[in-house]
Amino acid sequence: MKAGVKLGAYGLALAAVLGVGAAVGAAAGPIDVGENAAHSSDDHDAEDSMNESAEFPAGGLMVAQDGYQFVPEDRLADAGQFAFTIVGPDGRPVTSYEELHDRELHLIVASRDLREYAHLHPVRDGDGRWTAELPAFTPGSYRAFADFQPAGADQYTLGVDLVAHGQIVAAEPLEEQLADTVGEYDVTLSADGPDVTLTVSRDGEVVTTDPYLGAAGHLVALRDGDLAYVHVHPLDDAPAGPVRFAIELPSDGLYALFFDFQVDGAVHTARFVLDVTGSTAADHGDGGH
Ligand SMILES: [Cu+2]
Repeated sequence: MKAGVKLGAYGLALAAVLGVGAAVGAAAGPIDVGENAAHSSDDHDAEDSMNESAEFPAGGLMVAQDGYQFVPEDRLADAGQFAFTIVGPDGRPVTSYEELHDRELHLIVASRDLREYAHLHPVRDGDGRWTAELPAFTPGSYRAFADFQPAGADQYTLGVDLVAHGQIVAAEPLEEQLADTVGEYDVTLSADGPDVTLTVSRDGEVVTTDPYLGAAGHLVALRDGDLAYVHVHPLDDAPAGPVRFAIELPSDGLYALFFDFQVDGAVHTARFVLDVTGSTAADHGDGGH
């Protein structure tokens, strides 16, 4: 995908998004979206989950938490390279991390209109400075999410706003979208309350996705309006065929869902928009998982 090409039409922009997803796919992996951030997720049952949902509706809305701060060197989404540190409670860059799905840190960058998305794995130096190569984003406002777990600490998702300069074309309001096509794959999403099922097909035949760093696929859910980074839990370790997740929905509304999956050694990203009404945390507790 060529940088600098102005993509005004929605269809082209979406194609660009998918191109970005495919382009970064080879270097991207899954984040552990199932064990997100704002609270330690061990041993909570459905009742706790409800309470925690009320107390911590989502991650990614804060740039600092519990003494940890996401400190970018600039706020540019169009500079090619993005560099940052995670500063710890002692005021120094964190240099010791727990690995989450074989990675110390997962970087998600999404446009505020929820049409552009990249899932990246930055490289860290010994001083705790992280660098990532950003894809060529179209002009607009972006949010970068760092998902990480310092050694001996909780897992966090911290977020900071970025900008890609240029003429911004106002996006149409989001509408529900439950199917996407990525290359030769058709991907559909079906929702049953807070549980969603993703089905990947090729030529009309359901495809079983490859295991990818210990999971069958990875789903990131972002709320329209504030880009709240929503907790998502995989429901099966290695399913044959469709892949299921439970989403901890903090409210009704529209959510953009980005599904990373691997087939035949290549990682793809499918994008959906889910319109949720009446499936909030209040009835999440009886999801039976
Ligand atoms: Cu990742």
